[in-house]
Amino acid sequence: MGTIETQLGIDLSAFWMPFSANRQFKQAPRLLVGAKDMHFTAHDGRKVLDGTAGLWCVNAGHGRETIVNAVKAQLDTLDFAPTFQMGHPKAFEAAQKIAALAPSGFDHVFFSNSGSEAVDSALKIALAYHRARGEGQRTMLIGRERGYHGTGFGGISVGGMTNNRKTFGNLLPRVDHLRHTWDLEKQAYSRGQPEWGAHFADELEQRIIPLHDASNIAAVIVEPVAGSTGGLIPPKGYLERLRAICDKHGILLIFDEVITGFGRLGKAFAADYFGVLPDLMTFAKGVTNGTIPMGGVIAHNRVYDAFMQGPEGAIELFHGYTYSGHPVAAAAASATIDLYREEGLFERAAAIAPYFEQALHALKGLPNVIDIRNLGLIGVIEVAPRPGKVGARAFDTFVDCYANGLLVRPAGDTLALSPPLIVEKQHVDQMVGTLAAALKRVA
Ligand code: PXG
Repeated sequence: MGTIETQLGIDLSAFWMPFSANRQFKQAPRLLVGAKDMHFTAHDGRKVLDGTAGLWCVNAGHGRETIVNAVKAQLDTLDFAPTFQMGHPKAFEAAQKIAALAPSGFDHVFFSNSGSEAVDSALKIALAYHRARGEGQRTMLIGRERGYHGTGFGGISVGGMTNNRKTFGNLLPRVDHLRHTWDLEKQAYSRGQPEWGAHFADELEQRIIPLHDASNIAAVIVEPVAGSTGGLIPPKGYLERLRAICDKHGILLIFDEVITGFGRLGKAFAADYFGVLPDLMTFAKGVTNGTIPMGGVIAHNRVYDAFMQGPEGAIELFHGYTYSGHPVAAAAASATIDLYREEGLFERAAAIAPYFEQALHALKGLPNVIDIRNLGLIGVIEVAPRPGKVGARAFDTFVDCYANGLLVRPAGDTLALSPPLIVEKQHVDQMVGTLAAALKRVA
């Protein structure tokens, strides 16, 4: 066993780590053993500033008492109850609070346990919706290049990240992809939404619909802001155009709000921020502040109502999970949403976003930096790849930042910042300062 293993009395070999270089990690592990508010504690006692809200989920900061207490109380009261033909109060309470937070007309919530399951659920709801309305031939799903919709077969099929798809066979049939919306030449160093690129939405009407025919297309799914692929901010007018084309052709529009939901852009959802309403929205992550796994789909009434036809004794949707609306997750969600409201965290995110933007863009001109993008409390620095070694420069920068007390998230040759919404100016200064020093050190 290595030094850390001896020190902590654990063996690292059994855990097959997700999306990780297992052998490299286990040679030089980065272990987190505690967290409070804006900071993690590393295994050696160092404080590490959480620049990423964990994995985009700890929006209210770590170890929040009201959430912790709600989880404890729920475990003492009702640890589990089924939600198939049965129910328990917390699932209904959490759904009601999520629906109340969602844009008007989105009054129904289906629960899953992760973003990936949320995406699968949304795609299945879209297919079943058309069938319920007598348009069962609408079976095609349209995603987008560089989209990330989790790791289920549904999500990787509509998703557009090469490494997440290339080793997994045939994927779902009847899927096509829009091109992604980023163009370095035309959009580099845009502050907020790029001015150029709304026309990328026209591909839906100019290429995809003529090729497949609208009558065969069930849904278009996009992240309002593409997160995992390196923070691609939608060009001004792009989402509006997608919405208009979907409306014109009877195609459902799904926003994958797993990252953008619960305040990341300074509003409850990206749909609110952009003023563009989809038909279905997925969520996960921030719904429980990352404490207990939970995800789900918020359905517009017109979608939900289409299912509520036929005999009352009939099950309307043959879909669900053992843990849909799990009592402990539901208690966490309910307390989390209360906390977001009580502390005005979405407004707080909106208030500090301009400072965050200013600070990030000050990194322009540092070695190898080729773009900086931001929206709300999402910030991304893109570095030029080392010849023949895509991702290595961003990874080394991430390791350097971690050694110097900051957690950033590398993805390809981008470094993403997505701090908890309780972030203060001093934290922003520390993030940008640490990143700047790392970028200078890492050749
Ligand atoms: N949709 C979107 C838009 C996501 O960002 C998922 C679905 C899947 O959620 P689950 O809960 O199944 O992981 C995600 C997840 C990163 C990173 O570094 C992003 C995610 C997960 C892990 C890392 O950007 N997003």
